[in-house]
Amino acid sequence: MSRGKLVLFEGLDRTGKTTQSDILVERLQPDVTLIKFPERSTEIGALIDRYLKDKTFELPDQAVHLLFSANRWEMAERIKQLLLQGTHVVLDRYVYSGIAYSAAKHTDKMDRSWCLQPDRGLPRPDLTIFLTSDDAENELRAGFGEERYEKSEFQQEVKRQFIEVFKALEDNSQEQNLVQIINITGKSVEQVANEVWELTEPVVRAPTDSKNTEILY
Ligand code: Z5A
Ligand code: MG
Repeated sequence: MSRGKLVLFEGLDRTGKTTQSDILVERLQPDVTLIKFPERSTEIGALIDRYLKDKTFELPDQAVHLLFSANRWEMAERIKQLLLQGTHVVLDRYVYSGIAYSAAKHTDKMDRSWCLQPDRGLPRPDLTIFLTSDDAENELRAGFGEERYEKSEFQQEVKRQFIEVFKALEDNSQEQNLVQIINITGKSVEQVANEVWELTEPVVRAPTDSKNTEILY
C-alpha cells in the first residue's frame, strides 16, 4: 500500500487557503483528512485562539511562537499515522506560517533559523501550495482586520519572510517542485481550484513506499 500524501496550503491572510483546502478535500474523498493550524480545539489551541482574538491578552513573542509549534507537535503523531494508513492529509497552514509570522515580528532576535528549530522533525509536506496576491486583494476580503497580525504593513513583511523560507527550502532540498506558488489576483475560486488540482493530482497519484514518511529538514 502506498502512503498518503501531505499537501499544505500556505499564504497570507484571506488568500483563500481554507476555501481551497475544503475544495481539495472534496476532490480527494474518501481517503483524506483536513487539519487546520492553529488547531484551536486543543488546550494549547484554545490559548492561541484567545491570543489571536483578544488584543489585550499579552504573551512574549517567543512564548507565542513555541505555542504554535507545540500545537503542531500535538497533532504530529496523528498526521504520521494517517499517512501510513494510506490517507491523504490536507493542511491549512503549518510550519512555514510559524516561521514567517514570528520572524516578521523580530527579524533580529527571532530570525528564521531560530523559528524553525522547535519544528524540526515534524512530517514534511510532499507539496506546499503558496497562495499570494500582488495587489493586497486579500485585504479587501471579508474578515480581514479582525484578528491580530491583519495589518497591511505587517502582511508585507510576512510575505517577504515566506519567500525567503521557500527559497531556502529549494536551495537545501534535492527534490524540485516541493513549493508551488499561485498568484490569486483577479482569479475566481474555481480558477484557483483548477490550478490547485493541476499541481496536486500528479503528487497524490504518485506511489510512495509506505515506510517512507519524510521528516522536515
Ligand atoms: N499563525 C502564526 O502566527 N503562526 C503559526 O504557526 C500559524 C498561524 C499556524 C490565524 O490563522 C493566524 O495565525 C494567522 C497566522 C497565524 N494570522 N492572522 N491573523 P488562520 O489560518 O486561522 O486565519 P483565518 O482567520 O482562517 O484567516 P485566513 O486563513 O487568512 O483566511 P484564508 O483561509 O486564507 O481565506 P478564506 O477564509 O478561504 O477566504 C477569505 C474570504 O475570501 C472568504 O470570504 C472567501 O469566500 C473569499 N474568497 C476566497 N477565495 C476567493 C476568490 N478566489 N475570489 C474572491 N473571494 C474569495
Ligand atoms: Mg483560513
